[in-house]
Amino acid sequence: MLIKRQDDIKPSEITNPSLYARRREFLKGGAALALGVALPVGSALGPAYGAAKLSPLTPSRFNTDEELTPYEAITTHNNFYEFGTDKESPAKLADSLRPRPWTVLVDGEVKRPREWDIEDILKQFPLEERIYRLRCVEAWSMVIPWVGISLASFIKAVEPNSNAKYVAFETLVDQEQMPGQRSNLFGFGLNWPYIEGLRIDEATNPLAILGVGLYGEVMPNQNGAPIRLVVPWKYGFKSIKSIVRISFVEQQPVNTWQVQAPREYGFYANVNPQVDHPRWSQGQERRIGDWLKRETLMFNGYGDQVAQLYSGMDLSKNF
Ligand SMILES: Nc1nc2c(c(=O)[nH]1)N[C@H]1C(S)=C(S)[C@@H](COP(=O)(O)O)O[C@H]1N2
Ligand SMILES: [Mo]
Repeated sequence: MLIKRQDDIKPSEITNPSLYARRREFLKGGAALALGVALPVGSALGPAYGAAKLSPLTPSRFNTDEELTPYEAITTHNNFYEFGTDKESPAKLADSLRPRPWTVLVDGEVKRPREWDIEDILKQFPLEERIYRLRCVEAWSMVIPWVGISLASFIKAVEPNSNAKYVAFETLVDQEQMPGQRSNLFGFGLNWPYIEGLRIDEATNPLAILGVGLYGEVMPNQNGAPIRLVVPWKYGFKSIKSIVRISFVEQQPVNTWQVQAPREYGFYANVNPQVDHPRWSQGQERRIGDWLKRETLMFNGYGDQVAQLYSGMDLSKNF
């Protein structure tokens, strides 16, 4: 995300008929949900990966009714440095990621440390549909119909103790599955594992989810299979993919982009049109698929839900 200029992003205009049909089917499903009718879907969780349907999905009161970004754009325009630094590589290379079997280690300041099997997470927590805006720090945005579980309910189940002030998340490290981690391959490497963190009150805000799918289907590898964070009021880089560890800690974690470029990327990473990136404006954004730019909204439009988390903080210092 340090390398590409925002001007050379173009929407995916390839019309793949089967994907298009899938999107239409999804939209019909969404209409059924609004009427409280069950979705016509297959077996509960289906096979481990592929285009398996996730169900049943509970609709969320936080869903935006803006036009959805097409499935093909969401799955071919990705930032996932473990698979290369450009937007196209993750879709081409992420086949080598094996999202099953998969475990997520929960440790640190919790009463119930545990290595969770992904299947147990999917069984224990209700799947919700969360249609959220995603705003990348590179000044493009999308609207994504995620499937996820409430991060607050997950945190409640593991019972953090009173020392737990922050939650740290880590992505898988495996050079065999993730070619971008063989750092000299692309001539660019982050410090692996990719790490992100939230303050505990941010993590338990009802908007934050652990995403396990999109468009009603199991998460595509390039979008962070099998489980990734989605924090819609923050720049996309906070929403760490392919999580293997969630640690409850006392000290503020140092996240990957802070290490990489501390002047450009802070811990908070709230979408904030008033605080420009040192090299470009954050006042506007291009919605993938649109010609014209639009104004970027404070907290990506989620201020009613999250502004109180930052009252009294100087957001130009805590960027
Ligand atoms: N592990 C990992 N997580 C990551 C990234 C990454 O490079 N590695 N990129 C981030 C960035 S910059 C963005 S904008 C979002 C993109 O998510 P998407 O590809 O599903 O749209 O993922 C975030 N999560
Ligand atoms: Mo991003």
